Amino acid sequence: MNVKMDGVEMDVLAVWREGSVVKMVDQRKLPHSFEIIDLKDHKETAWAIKVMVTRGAGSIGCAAGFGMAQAALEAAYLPDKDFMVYLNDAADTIRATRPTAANLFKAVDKCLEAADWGKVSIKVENIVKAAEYILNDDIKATEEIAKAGGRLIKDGFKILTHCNAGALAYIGLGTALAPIRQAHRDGKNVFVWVDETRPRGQGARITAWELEQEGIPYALIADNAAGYYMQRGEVDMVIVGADRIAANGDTANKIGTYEKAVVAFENKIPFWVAAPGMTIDLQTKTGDNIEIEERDPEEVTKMWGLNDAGEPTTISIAGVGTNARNPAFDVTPAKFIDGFITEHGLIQRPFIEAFYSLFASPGIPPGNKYAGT
Ligand code: RUB
Repeated sequence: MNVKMDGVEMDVLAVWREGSVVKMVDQRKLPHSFEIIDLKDHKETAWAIKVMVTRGAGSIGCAAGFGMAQAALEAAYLPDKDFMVYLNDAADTIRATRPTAANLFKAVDKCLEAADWGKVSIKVENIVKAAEYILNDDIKATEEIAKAGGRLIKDGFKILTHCNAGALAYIGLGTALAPIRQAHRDGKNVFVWVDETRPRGQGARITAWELEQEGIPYALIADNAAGYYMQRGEVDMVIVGADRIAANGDTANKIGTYEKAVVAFENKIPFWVAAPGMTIDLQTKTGDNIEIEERDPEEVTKMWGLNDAGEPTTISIAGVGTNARNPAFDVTPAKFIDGFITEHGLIQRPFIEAFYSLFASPGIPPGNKYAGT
């Protein structure tokens, strides 16, 4: 993405690799400062995923792939058996960072598959290639999502989005923001309602910043305000990203997405999920089988930002010792979703049949009780 910060213009990705070093935009600091952080080995990369230096399903998938590439380079001098032990340990470390997004697990698996033949030097080469392939494939997927989803957006549309599913969350054009970018670039007059997205404020801190960078009109709203605008007829469609989509279409995304979907359904507002095949997990049959990450309650009781003097500050918004819970995601049942915007175009009901025909072979397993959902 093209970034203008403090008068300097640069073209950066959320995550990339330079030799054995993984580089990331430090999303914890946005929008107040734009910093790139260097991760020197796979353990540092795993740490960066866990503490959300980078975040968003696509970006953590790419970071996971690059972490595996780092592990392969670190162990390149070992005999095959020890190399594989090191690689599998690294895979476990990376898998243990964040449980919900399918992309992370698929990226680790793709890198392990790349190591299933050849001598160590070949394995290292293939793992590095696999990690780069994931990134390039993701970028292409977002371009297709932009084209397919852009056609859904009519001139004058007001679109609600939740969390950040932009270029920082999914490398390239993003997922939910890709069709919006396309419509804007096509000269359509679009406007975006940006949910603040408590507790970490990905909407306020990152989506608003991305839209500002691109000159797309938007307004930041408190999470609680989305229903108000939907009820007043000021939302034409909702587009969100996804962290994991089950085979029946149930979709895990940032906490609060479910509520928006129910209110959109009640108000007959189209609710679309933009996500590529990397986020669709056919091994997970329904949303009940998706593991939901629960994060530190301090993310709920405290907030971070700049004080009036412009200094980064953390403040407590709840009393000392307040009991809090912090689920990071929720699951929107497929019945509230009008369709999916994917790299293969728009998918409407029955979701499972389209998912199996586009994202798996040879098709729906015989007797699958979820067929037709
Ligand atoms: C990110 C989040 C995003 C999805 C979709 O959560 O829920 O909406 O990842 O984004 P977190 P994308 O900030 O906790 O990682 O599909 O574009 O990656």
